Amino acid sequence: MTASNRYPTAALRASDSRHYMHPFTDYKALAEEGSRIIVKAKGVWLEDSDGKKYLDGMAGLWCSNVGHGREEIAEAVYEQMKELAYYNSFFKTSNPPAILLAEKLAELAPPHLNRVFFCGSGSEANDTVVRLVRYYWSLLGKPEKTVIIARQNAYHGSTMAGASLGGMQPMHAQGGMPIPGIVHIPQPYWFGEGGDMTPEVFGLWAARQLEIKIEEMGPDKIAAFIAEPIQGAGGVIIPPSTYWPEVKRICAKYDILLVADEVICGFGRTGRWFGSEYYGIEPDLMSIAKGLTSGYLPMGGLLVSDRVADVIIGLGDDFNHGYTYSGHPSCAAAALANLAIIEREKLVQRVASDIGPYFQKQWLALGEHPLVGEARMVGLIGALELVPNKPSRTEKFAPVGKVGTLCRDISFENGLVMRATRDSMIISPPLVISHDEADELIRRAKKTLDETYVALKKDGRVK
Ligand code: PXG
Repeated sequence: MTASNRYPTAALRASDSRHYMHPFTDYKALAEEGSRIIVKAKGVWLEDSDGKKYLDGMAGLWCSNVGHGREEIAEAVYEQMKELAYYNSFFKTSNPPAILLAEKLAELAPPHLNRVFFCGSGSEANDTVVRLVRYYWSLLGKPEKTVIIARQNAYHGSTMAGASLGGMQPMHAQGGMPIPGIVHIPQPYWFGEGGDMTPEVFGLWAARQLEIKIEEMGPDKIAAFIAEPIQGAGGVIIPPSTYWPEVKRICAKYDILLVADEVICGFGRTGRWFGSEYYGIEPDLMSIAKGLTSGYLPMGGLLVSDRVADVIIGLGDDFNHGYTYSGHPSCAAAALANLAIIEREKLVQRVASDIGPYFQKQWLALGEHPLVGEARMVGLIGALELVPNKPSRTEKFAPVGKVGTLCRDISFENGLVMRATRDSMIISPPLVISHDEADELIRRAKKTLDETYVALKKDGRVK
């Protein structure tokens, strides 16, 4: 069998369930229901092996920022592969696309971040965080500063360190995680956990959990705090405005490195190049992946501030860490072509002042729907919280997650990819989405909410 849609869907599905172990998948359910086989994509549109078209409301998996099927990226990679498909960056060797990409990233990132450590994914970027911050403090004569504070319900990847930094209980339960030296504090999730507090008061409360944890363990033990500017996979948790300034203050007060995981927020998603700029975070390190190449080839990286680099380079010798594919020339060529599109088409500005506000207005209006307890959105990343008894925030569907899955399935039927997290619906469309396509997405989302509501009314799950 070749990877082509010339083969019947049933045969592909049968082979898929016999041989292919998918990520984050219940294999029995997949075997029973069969996978949806995507065969091509252009712009914001996907097509499956039966010819059905879907509006890609998730930009692949939060990554296709420039949209699908951009031939100039394919051509850049083709040209690079003909010249030098692969060479390593170990042993004092380098290659032009990786060098040019490092320079470009230093130009695009906030001014104090001028170096990048390349890797293959967001998970590897966050593994690099763990290695680098511990090395940093040991070079400064503080080898006991090893603990990294992260947040409950965060997502930082699926490797042992990535999943340990993440705060996903079901992941921890399956593999003896978190690994030692990683602890978690509450997330700034006002809708779900804010109780009677206003969002602003709750934002301060959530930030101060960091201070409490630092005091509890002792600042001399804490190496870093890591967080996504907006939590993505956790359900598009947009922090209250009071949260990040307070976190920044606390990290500075106790001399704790601040790490922003920009894997989702980076490369225009919030209407700034990086979510850190949107919130004024000024991190010491920034993990990047996804939008770096818009998913055309796998690549990640860790942007390193002058403060950290000066110590690593000034005081260190060998940093004993690296990947075969660090600085992969073909991936770097894809990234350069992708960044050139983002710049040329002014996609970041477009999210800030054109499609972002245009889309947000309609998305936030979905908050009026009887099933939606809250609609929220920054740039082009948003969520709808589905609730059984509006306006109550505290009453949830039981068991949690079933309604989200139902709504997601109805959305697929309606030709729209939305992702469900618990019982909230998530979107993060390509940054190139047109006004007409945005209208169409909203129309399909509204239809999906209506149909979900009718189904829930029928079986008494909404009042
Ligand atoms: N950090 C963040 C913030 C992410 O969202 C990673 C790190 C890990 O990146 P890699 O490239 O190793 O996957 C991610 C990835 C979901 C989902 O269901 C989200 C991600 C990955 C898989 C599923 O929303 N984000």
